[in-house]
Amino acid sequence: MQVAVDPLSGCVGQNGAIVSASITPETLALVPVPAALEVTGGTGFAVTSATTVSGPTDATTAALSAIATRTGVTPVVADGDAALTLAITPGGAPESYRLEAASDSIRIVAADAAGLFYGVQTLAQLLTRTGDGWHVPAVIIDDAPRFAYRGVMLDVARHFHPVATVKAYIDRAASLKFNALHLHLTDDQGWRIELHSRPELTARASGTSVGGDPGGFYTKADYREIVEYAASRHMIVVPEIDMPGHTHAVGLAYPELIEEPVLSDHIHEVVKTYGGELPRNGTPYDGMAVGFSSLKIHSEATYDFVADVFGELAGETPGPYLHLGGDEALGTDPADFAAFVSRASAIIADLGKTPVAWHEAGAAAGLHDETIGQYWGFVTPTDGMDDKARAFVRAGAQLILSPADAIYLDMKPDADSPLGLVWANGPTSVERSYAWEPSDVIGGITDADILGIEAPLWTETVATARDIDQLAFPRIASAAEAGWSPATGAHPERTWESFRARVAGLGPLWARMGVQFDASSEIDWVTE
Ligand code: TNX
Repeated sequence: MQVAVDPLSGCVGQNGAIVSASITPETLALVPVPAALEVTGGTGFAVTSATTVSGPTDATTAALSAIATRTGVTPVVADGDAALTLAITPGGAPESYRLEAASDSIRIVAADAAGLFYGVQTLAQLLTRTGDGWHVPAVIIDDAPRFAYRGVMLDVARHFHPVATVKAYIDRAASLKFNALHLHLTDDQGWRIELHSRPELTARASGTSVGGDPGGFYTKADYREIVEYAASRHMIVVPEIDMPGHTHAVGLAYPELIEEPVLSDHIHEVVKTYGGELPRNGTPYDGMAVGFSSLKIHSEATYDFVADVFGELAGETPGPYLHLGGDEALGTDPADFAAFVSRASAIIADLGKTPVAWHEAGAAAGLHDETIGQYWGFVTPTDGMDDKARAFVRAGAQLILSPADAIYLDMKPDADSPLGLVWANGPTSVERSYAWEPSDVIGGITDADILGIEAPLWTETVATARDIDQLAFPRIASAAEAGWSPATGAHPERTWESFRARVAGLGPLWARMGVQFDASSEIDWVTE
C-alpha cells in the first residue's frame, strides 16, 4: 500500500477550513462522479459538534450517521434554521439532488427521499480532515443517475452469508448509490430461503456450502429484516431462484422434481481441477461445477413447485422484480429450456411481478415479453450471447448489464489473489473493471434499452465478510460509476486517471466504515 499526500493540501483559512484554491474535481473523493460539479472557490464549511442539521427525520438520521462514521463528530439536530439543511422539493428527476456547500452553510435539496439520501452520501465523501477539524470544500453539485437500476448481487448459495453480513454489504453498496440488492438464494449447493409452502427445502437442502463449509438459510423474519434494512437505504431486494439448472439442492428436498445429473466433460474437468466429488442425486453437492442439474420440464409437479415458490416470495418482496435464473442450464435440452422459462416467466408476470432472467432465456420464443434480460457475457460478446440479449429488447423489455470480464467481483483482482476465479478473462484489474462503457457492449443497444448495470459477487471462494470486502473493494466503485455517472466521453472526469485519484481519496472513508478493502497497488491510497 502506497501512502500519498493529502490531496486537499491547500492553505488553511480562518475558522480552520481549507481555501479551495487548490481543489480540483480530481482531488475530491467523489465516486460515482456527479453529473455536474463546480468548485466555487473560497473557504469551505467547517463541520463541528456545534454544527446544526435540519430536515426530514430519515435524511437527518442518515446525515448524522454518515458524518459521525466519517469524523467521529455528531452535529446537533435543529428545528428550522440550521447550517446543514436537507429538503425535498418534488419535480426533479428521480433520485436527483443538488448540494451547495459554502463557508456558512450546506444545503442539499432533492427530488425525493432517495435523492436526499444520495446527497448525504456525497456529503460523506466530501468531508476531509484539516488538522484537528473537518471540512467540506465549497462546491455546487447537481447530480442524477444515468440508469434507474444499479445493482449488486450476492451469491448466498455457494457460501451462506448471515444477515449481519448482508446488512453490511447493503450499507457499503448504498454509500456508492447502488439501489438494488440481487440475492442469489438458491443453487446446486444449497437452498437459502425458508418457504412455508415448501418446508423441506430448508429442512433438507440448506446444511452445507462449497468445500464442505457450513450452510444456513434465512427465516422469513430474516428475509423481512433484509428487505426492510435495504429499503431504509433506498435499495430494493431482487430475489433469485435459479431454474431450471442449478437445482441439485431442490432434489434433496423433492427428489421427484429433478433429473439425473448430466456429467459432461466440463463436470469431470472441474472435479479434476478443484477436487470434490461428482454430483449424485440425494447427496449434498459441495463442489464448484455448473450445468449438471435440471428440473423435470415435462412434469406438472415442477410448475406447481415454481408457482408455490414464486407465489410465496412475491408476497414478501415489495420490489417489482423476481429473478428466475435461467443461466447455464447445460443439462436441459434447449427446446425444454425454452418451454420452461416461458412458463416460469408467465407465472411470475401473473403474480404482478416483472420477471428477470439471465441472457440465455432470450433465446426462448415464448418468454414473457416483459422479462428483463441480465447479460453476463464479455465486454466484447462471444458465442452469440449478444444475440440472446438483444432478443429481450426486441420483445420490448430492457437489459441489465453484467459483463463478466469487467464487473464480476468474484474474478481475481490479480494473479496472486488467494480469493476469486479467473474464467472471465481474469484476473480483472481495477483498471479493467473501470474501462468499459455500457452502451458499447451490445451492438444496436442504446441507453433507453438499458435498465441498468449490476455487479455480481459469486461466492465459490468467498466464505466470510472479509472475503466479500476484499473482492468487492475497490472494484465495486467502478461499477457504481458505470451505473450512476454520465457516459465515458460525456464527462471530463470519466477517465481512469481521474477515477484512480478519486478512489484513492475514499480509502479513509472506507476504513472508517470498517471496509476491509484490497489495498490494490494500482491505486495510490490516501491515508490520514
Ligand atoms: C457463472 S455467469 C455463473 C455462476 C458461477 C460464476 C462464477 C452466471 C450467470 N453463472 O453460476 O458462480 O460463473 O464466476
